[in-house]
Amino acid sequence: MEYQNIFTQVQVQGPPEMGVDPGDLARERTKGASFSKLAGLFGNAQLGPIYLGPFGIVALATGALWFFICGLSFWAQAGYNPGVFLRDLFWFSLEPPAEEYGLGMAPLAEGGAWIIASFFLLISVCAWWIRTYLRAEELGMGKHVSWAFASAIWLFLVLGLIRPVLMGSWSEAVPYGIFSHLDWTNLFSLTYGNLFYNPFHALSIAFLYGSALLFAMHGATILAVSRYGGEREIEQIVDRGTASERAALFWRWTMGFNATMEGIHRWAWWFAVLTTLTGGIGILLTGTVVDNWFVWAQEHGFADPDA
Ligand code: 07D
Repeated sequence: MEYQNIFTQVQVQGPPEMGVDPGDLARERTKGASFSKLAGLFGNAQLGPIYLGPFGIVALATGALWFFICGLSFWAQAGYNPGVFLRDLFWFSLEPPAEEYGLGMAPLAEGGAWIIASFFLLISVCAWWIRTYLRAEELGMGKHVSWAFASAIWLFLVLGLIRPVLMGSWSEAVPYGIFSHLDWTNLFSLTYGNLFYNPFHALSIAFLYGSALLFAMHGATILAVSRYGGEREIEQIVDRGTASERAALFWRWTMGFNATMEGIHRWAWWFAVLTTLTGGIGILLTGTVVDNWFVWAQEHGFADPDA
């Protein structure tokens, strides 16, 4: 039969790979590992060991607090009825305070709980960022994951902290709820005259779609040459072999240009990072510098001036 490779077909299992000796930090890492056939279909079948450490504990604890404050609020909104809670889960929302509270504290039931929950979420996300930095440091890695994650945190901070502070009110921030945050997003666009005319929203979309396209191209290309060992990237980078060459030739023949085994990851990193970097700029400008993106587009000659 023709060799195809969408799922991992063969799962070879040996003793768990425990990685480098953590020395003094051994107490912060779990001792054992388990194996999952399902995980193995997509990648490595081994689960663990996991390193927790102080920042991991802080991130999980404060993240859980955010989650429980949201859950408690939903539980109250359900009238403490489990049936209603499950039925209406997607409609409940923990809302920020109303405009008149500005950047001050509000009663718990009127947005105070949102402020407290947000505080914990902020700590959680920052602690998780530190964790990515420290784990990379310990492994002697570059900090590329941390800086890419920082780009996502930039958008998160603009939406929930920086822009509300510049606008002078927590009411500008995003509510915690499934449908409520969708409604918020839609209302934001409508309030500021159609976000499609915000060029940074457009850039963000281009990088988002571009990221998906690049990831699909790269993933598909490597799977397509894995029969020649293409997934063994370091060997492929060091001694140019047939898999790398075929993959590169495929794209040069198909579209006249090929990324290198190394460069494709630079493309992917930049596209992903620029999605949230440009997105954050777009949101930061909205309501602070530009009040209506459609009128702005009319003034800049790309929306119908007579509309
Ligand atoms: C949101 C931030 C990082 C997140 C972090 C995680 C937790 C805890 C808890 C797991 C993703 C924090 C942690 C919260 C998790 C548990 C338990 C990253 C985020 C650090 N748009 N739009 C974008 C499209 C429209 C609007 C980006 C497309 C309408 C607003 C993206 C369309 C309207 C905002 C994008 C479309 C509108 C955006 C997001 C099409 C009304 C933003 C990029 C085809 C619906 C955001 C500049 C991203 C932004 C954003 C795509 C349409 C509103 C490119 C494809 C016209 C208000 N839109 N959009 O990676 O950056 O998000 O805008 O119609 O704020 Mg849009």
